[in-house]
Amino acid sequence: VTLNEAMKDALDRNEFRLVYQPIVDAEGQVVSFEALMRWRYQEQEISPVEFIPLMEQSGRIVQVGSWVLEEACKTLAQMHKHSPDICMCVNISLIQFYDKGFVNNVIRVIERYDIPGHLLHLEVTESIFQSEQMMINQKVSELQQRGVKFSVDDFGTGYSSLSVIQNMNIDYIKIDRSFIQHIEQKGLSIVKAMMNISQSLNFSVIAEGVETEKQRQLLEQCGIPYMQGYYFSRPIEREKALDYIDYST
Ligand code: G
Ligand code: G
Ligand code: MN
Ligand code: NA
Repeated sequence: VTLNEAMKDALDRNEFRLVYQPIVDAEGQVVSFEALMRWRYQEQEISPVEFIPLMEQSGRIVQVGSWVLEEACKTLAQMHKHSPDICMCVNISLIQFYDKGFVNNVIRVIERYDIPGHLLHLEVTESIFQSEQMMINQKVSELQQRGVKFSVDDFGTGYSSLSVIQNMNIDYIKIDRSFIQHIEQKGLSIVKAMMNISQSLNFSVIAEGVETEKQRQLLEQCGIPYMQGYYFSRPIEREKALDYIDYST
């Protein structure tokens, strides 16, 4: 069986689950979690790096992405009871935006779980702003009117010109971990430049892939308000993420 075939019933067989990676503020407090998909197939964990592109090619990402959103919002609703300001970040593929039902689906889910829109952050990549700008901007702004926030994931690795970046109507950029990895060398000036751009364009900033205390310190010196990475925590199972909230409040 190919992965593509195995994927067909994976949802029905409950082989997918979400894990959650904390995002912390400057004081080290958890302010948010990023939901990340995992697939356990025949006793093996298959990486999203492998299966997400296949799902995008087959269009299956629309149905599976909708499951991801529902599952992440279910967890968020539970966290919200103990910790009313905690946010949930969900990765969204460009293909999901092409689906006619996307905006209504998101709105229905936040209404069903009674979640204030601003607690849901949708992560998209720069590439979504490169074609069909009218359609994308329309959908982004419809959701923003409901309070939903948008983050640009892997920022700096795409091909966006500064003019595209200037026209992106988004709330956060997530500086790609490749820049954080090199922050003790050339990365530092790039991170500072991204911080300057985001201040003038009114985005907030999350640094991804923080692995060491030294990196954390340098990012703090740059004034980066939010950080995520193995230094703080790896992605953790749902139950652990819920415990985290219980203990910290
Ligand atoms: O957590 P991990 O390193 O395994 O994630 C690998 C990649 O898969 C990341 O780029 C991440 O954004 C992507 N990914 C993980 N979960 C989802 C998901 O639910 N939807 C989409 N579109 N991408 C995801
Ligand atoms: O593209 P996206 O940012 O969604 O990818 C998130 C991926 O990065 C997840 O698979 C997650 O497991 C991984 N990740 C998170 N923190 C770190 C880190 O500190 N170092 C490395 N190498 N990967 C990380
Ligand atoms: Mn992400
Ligand atoms: Na990223």
